[in-house]
Amino acid sequence: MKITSAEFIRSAATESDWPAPPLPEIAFLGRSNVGKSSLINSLLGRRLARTSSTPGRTQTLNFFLINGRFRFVDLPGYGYARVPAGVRRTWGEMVTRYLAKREELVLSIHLVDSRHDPTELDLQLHEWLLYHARPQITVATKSDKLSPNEMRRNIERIRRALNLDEIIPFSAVTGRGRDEVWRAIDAALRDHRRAS
Ligand SMILES: Nc1nc2c(ncn2[C@@H]2O[C@H](COP(=O)(O)OP(=O)(O)OP(=O)(O)O)[C@@H](O)[C@H]2O)c(=O)[nH]1
Ligand SMILES: [Mg+2]
Repeated sequence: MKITSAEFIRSAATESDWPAPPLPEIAFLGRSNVGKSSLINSLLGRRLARTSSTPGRTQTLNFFLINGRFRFVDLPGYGYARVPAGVRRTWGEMVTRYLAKREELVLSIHLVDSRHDPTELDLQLHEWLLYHARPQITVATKSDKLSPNEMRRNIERIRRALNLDEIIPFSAVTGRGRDEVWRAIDAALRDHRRAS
């Protein structure tokens, strides 16, 4: 995919802030600090989404317009223990409402940390997307932090834990996996065009 333009549109704390349809959307989700914003920046080849080593940086739904044709949605991360219970509840409502209701959502990109086994919340999210029949792919981030052998082992463990056929190993540092993620996005956008 050639990126001709990419711009931040807006942050949304409530449904009334979601941008008006009808552009297709690709959502990025996963636990706090897993690398969602970094993946977005790597895909776009520019630093548009805010990244931070402090977990819980992204607290709202952030919409980006790409090539004037589709949107990326950077969702807040889950599982950050130090977030107060009230905020956690709001997170759940905000994100599950978006995932359940948004008709424009054509693909959810679920990020898991390649260094660790999936958490209980990773499993729940995966099951939830399956149950709601939302198209999803799983990307294992920070692959640059592991040796090829460790990586192979961990990918296999994650694949089994989530009962998946495929996981895309990714690194925002080396760019590994970037083309595969773009291929999945292209395919989702093509399916959407065919169906509409
Ligand atoms: N080595 C390495 N570090 C990464 C990679 N991806 C992200 N990071 C680092 O991990 C930290 C978190 O990255 P973010 O992209 O901000 O994570 P996020 O999922 O958007 O986090 P929240 O918005 O807090 O939910 C930052 O310090 C990044 O530089 C990667 O592929 N390799
Ligand atoms: Mg973020």
